[in-house]
Amino acid sequence: MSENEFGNPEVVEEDLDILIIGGGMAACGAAFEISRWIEGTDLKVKLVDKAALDRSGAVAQGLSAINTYLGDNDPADYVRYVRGDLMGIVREDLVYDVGRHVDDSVHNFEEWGLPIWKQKGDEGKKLTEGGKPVRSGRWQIMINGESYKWIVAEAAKKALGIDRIQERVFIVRLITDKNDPSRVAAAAGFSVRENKVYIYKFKCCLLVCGGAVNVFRPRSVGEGTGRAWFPVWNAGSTYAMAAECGATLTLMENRFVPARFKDGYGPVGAWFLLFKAKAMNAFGEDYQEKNFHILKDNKYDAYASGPKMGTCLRNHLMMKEMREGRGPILMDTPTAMAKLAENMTPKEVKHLEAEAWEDFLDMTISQCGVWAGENIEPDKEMSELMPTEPYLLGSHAGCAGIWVSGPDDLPGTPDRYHWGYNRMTTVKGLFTAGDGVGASGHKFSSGSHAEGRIAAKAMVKFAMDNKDWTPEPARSSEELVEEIYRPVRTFLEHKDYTTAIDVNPNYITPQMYQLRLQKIMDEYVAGVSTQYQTNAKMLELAERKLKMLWEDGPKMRAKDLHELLRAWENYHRMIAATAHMKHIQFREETRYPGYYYRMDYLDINDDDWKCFVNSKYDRDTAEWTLWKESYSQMIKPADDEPQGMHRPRCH
Ligand code: SFD
Ligand code: AMP
Repeated sequence: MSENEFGNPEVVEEDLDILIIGGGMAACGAAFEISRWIEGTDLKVKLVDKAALDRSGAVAQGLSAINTYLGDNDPADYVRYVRGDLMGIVREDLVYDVGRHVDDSVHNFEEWGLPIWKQKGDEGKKLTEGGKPVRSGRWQIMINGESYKWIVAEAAKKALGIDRIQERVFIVRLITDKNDPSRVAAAAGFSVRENKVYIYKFKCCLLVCGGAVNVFRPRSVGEGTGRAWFPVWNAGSTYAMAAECGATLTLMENRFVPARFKDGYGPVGAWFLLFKAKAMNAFGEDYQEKNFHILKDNKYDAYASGPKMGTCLRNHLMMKEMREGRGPILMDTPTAMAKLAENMTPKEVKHLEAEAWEDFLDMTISQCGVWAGENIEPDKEMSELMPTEPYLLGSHAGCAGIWVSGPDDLPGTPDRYHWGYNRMTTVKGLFTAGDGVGASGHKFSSGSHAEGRIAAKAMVKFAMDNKDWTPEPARSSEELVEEIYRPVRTFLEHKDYTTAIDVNPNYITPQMYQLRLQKIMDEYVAGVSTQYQTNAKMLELAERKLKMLWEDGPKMRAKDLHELLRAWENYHRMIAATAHMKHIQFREETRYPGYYYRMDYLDINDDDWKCFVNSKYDRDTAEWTLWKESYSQMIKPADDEPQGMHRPRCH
């Protein structure tokens, strides 16, 4: 391609009714569901993914468990569990809605060929035929899930039709309507393989690009760079594009810091819940038991009762050991396996060993690499656990995201939880699901799929109700091309100024930009290097440095399409990171100990902060406005729920 061609991409414009942005669990759910509701209409639908549907998003490598399957459980208890894990503040209407619909997605997965483990005697019996799943925990069921994403993507493709799916298109931004700035009218992006800019006009869209990874400096640096727990595709696009379009965000101060097998990032759930393994400090002590009393110190005990304790509090108890020099933290895999093997035949023991490996081969192959590379046999040697760098997400054990309208059929729903179509944001026509929906975590893969379906149905209704409306984007195609291809043009204009391509006073490489962002976030916004601690002064410095980094954004260069992708990913990361920092600054308490600590406000302060923190971004001024949004308890606390759930809300 000549320089002139590279700098002047072909522009492809499409008129649609509905656009699905992303190709992960929520998008696949939406694609599957929408096909049945558009039947008999002339609605034009399209799905675009920056990667390839078969292996994109968080489920790319596969998974070993479906973490949300209700079965005989009551959705109200599911709400209690999610509320407990997320320290008392969730949108109970949204959580309940996922709870009552999620099983249908799981039944479909099985129908499409996903092997779900069954209890002895029920092998071969489907869930819908009364087959009892092997549960690792109250909410989780075990699967042979290496091909989980393939299976779900295949069903989505089949339902929607391959001609309605476009892969390898990265969406950069949403465009509001010329006549109504509170309404979305279009999306623009570019092909990561061809020299093309795409502009889609529509009545509504589903923004489901997952959460955000690599916002913080990762633990894996140098030879390990690129390894993370969260998938590389998800660069905060959901939060950034929604914020730029004017949507209200919620609980962006929340994050997920998973405790994981060190260096390989292998998940712990199956080991804790299925294999019943215990984690201990370097001296063999059960730190969870030993440290339980410290929860009292900062009123954290209000959100824990006995073994009932959320993910961040489990982290908190572990971090104390590490801070005070009693690390490393070890997962006692040999004792767990020996205990399980006590009543097993040698053949069954071999099978157990295979399962221990398969748990990782199915979803985090790098962990097997670490075991093999370090000669670790899990039945003979313990493995180190480590809290990872923080990720922003809304569907795992975290709840950052966008403020959306909930279902309209739940009694007691306050008006501020419901203003229109289900899962629509505060921007007309802009919907989200999965990691995009804030204040409603613990949906996991199945719940995200179900939520995509919920949103899809609502979008069809929206599109039908707005049949006569024609979108008129507030930006012209020329302006959009100019904006999206700026990193390419910056490169072409200045590349000959120096002899070393990466050293140039006129531009910054996307990689350097990312490293700067990660350093700021890590050192000032409670990353790994400060043991997840920050305070108002550190945040003030972070804000100053982020502002300066923001000024350099327009100077990012792209020497090829791959760098163009990296440049825009970092642009999205930068906005998501700023939202995270702003929210942490605003919430003057430590609501999520074990995820991050405001050292100047270490307590949980229900009197002032048992509420959501919401925010809105102004794209023209780059200013954020934050406010408290009150929380409503819709599901009564159970007697055995931690006392925090019974406490009054803040005013
Ligand atoms: O082991 C753009 N999750 C687990 N869920 C389970 O049910 N069981 C498990 O076993 C799980 N585990 C797990 C999980 C996640 C991760 C990262 C690991 C392990 C390592 C959680 C689920 O996977 C998660 O809840 C859902 O996948 C969330 O769904 P969704 O749709 O919100 O996000 P996605 O699937 O990651 O998809 C995002 C898509 O967006 C695309 N994309 N497309 C166009 N333009 C842009 N700008 C884009 N930016 C991103 C991506 O390509 C992708 O298609 S365990 O830990 O417990
Ligand atoms: P993980 O593998 O850590 O992503 O966890 C998978 C599932 O198991 C999630 O639903 C977690 O909340 C749950 N889980 C993980 N560890 C524990 C634990 N020690 N106690 C209770 N639940 C857990």
